[in-house]
Amino acid sequence: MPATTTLPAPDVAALEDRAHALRRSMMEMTRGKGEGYIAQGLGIADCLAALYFHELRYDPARPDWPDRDRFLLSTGHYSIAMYAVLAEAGYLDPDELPTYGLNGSRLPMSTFDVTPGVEIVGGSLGHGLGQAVGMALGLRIDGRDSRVFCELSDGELDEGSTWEAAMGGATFGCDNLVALIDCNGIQADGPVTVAIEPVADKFTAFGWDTQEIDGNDMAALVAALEAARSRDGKPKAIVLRTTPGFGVPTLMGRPRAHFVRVGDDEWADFMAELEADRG
Ligand SMILES: Cc1ncc(C[n+]2csc(CCOP(=O)(O)OP(=O)(O)O)c2C)c(N)n1
Repeated sequence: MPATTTLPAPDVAALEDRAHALRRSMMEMTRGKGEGYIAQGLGIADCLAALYFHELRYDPARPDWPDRDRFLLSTGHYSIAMYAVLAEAGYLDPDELPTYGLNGSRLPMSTFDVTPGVEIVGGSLGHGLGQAVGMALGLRIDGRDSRVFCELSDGELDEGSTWEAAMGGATFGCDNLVALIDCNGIQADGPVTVAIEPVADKFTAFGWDTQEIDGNDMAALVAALEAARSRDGKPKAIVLRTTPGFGVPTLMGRPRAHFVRVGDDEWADFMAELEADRG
């Protein structure tokens, strides 16, 4: 008799609904501020939905539960996406989301350790993967089977510290570590111009099990996360090709989408585009 998996079959449509809820929530937070890092947030929403509602082991009532899986958002400026998913997952009261970016809020524009469910302080790019390698090693030394998932950006591939961490992860055989590399093609001033490609081949050459997928394709995300469960002595890299502004066509077409200002007049159109996208 062939071995069968005991894992529940993924409900891709339900996960897409979750991603849509995250996008709506991010748009509301941006609307309240009039500006924000919304385009990259919309782009990473599918990945976060797949992670939090299909893959990660956690308990929102116990953010410090030692046996939780860790999710590290290396790009602190993607915080709007983090808060959306933390609210959807039960770590935050959705009523707190409108405080995003305001003085005294627990939801600063770049992630900080004041927010339940946020594992690392963000802001200074290029450090998340190194921290993830350290956590993965620490968990193994402690004898825990928790895993570490680290989102990082294509901009962070400009930084030597990221590649040092990539070497370290492979050297130490961190097969409890999954890097989710958001290759959305933009950096602060426009398109990525540093010669970071071929990203997947580089991670493979550094000793990682590597996959490359459309990061806005839920079925592909679920399949890649499931494939990354194997404990074969190698860290896992999933290169996500995402589209900034995904779900809102006008934002997808913006040439400089790194930091977006949403005028009151644009708001209704953007929301209508988002809802039409699900129709
Ligand atoms: C070490 C460091 N250098 C520079 C910055 C300033 N900075 C903030 S966001 C950003 C853009 C980086 O591009 P990417 O991470 O790919 O983000 P995206 O444009 O996709 O939001 C930069 C350079 C920073 N936060 N940290």
